[in-house]
Amino acid sequence: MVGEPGPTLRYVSNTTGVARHAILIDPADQTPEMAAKRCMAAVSAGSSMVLVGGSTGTDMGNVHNTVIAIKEALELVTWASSQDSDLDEESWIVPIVLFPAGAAALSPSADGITFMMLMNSTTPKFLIEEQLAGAPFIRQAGVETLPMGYVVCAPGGRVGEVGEANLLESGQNDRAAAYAMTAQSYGFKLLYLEAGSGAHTPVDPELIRTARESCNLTLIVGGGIRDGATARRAVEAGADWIITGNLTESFDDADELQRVLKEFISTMNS
Ligand code: 1GP
Repeated sequence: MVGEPGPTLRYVSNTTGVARHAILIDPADQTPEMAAKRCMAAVSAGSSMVLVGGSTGTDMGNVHNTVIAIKEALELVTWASSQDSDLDEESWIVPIVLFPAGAAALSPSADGITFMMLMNSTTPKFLIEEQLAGAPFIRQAGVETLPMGYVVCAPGGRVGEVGEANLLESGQNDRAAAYAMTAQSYGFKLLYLEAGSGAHTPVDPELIRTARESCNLTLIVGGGIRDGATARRAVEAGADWIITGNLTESFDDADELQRVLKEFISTMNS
């Protein structure tokens, strides 16, 4: 509980100089079976984490069912690869982390939860109230918390609206620096710069660069990233993790998704 960081936070914070990719699964957009299929394709392509969450339409039921389906699928293939010396068992062991809209969309079976403050929200609901509502459940379930500052950047999309965010605009580098410093001063371990799911433009690389130079937190960037070259620009600016949601959801065929993500991750780190 208090003291040493848990295994999921150690894994997420272990930035080795090579940026990693995480797939975001929105339980409101797909069945648990489809989510599991997409996660298997993503992990086999080299994705290193599964985030589960969405701004609207998630609840305890669909979040938990989705987490369970993904977990079972990954455990099965981990077991299968432990029986086959040609397959790498370790590469299938990736954490399933909740990325919740609020306290009403959690699962006790996740490996961790981004326990976040939407730092540029203008409502106490996302600054502290949802956290207060969710903390007892999270403690009771024993889900590991990953303390995270979450900053919604322009254009912001649905999460910017729902979160009533005072968007961080391109060019507001001093403000980006102040959020990064504040996140570190609060003791958060992760900082997520979010452009909003489906954003027409991703987070401005200058904002990423400024945040990178202003804190030593693990830097996560997502929203509107649809190709490896865009991801590479975010990585060159300092991102440790790149998150994609929509890109993944645009493929129903597992083989095609695997191929696209493999190419994406390779370009991202080229
Ligand atoms: C949203 O940053 C994530 O929270 C992912 O965004 O769906 O645009 O990839 P996309």
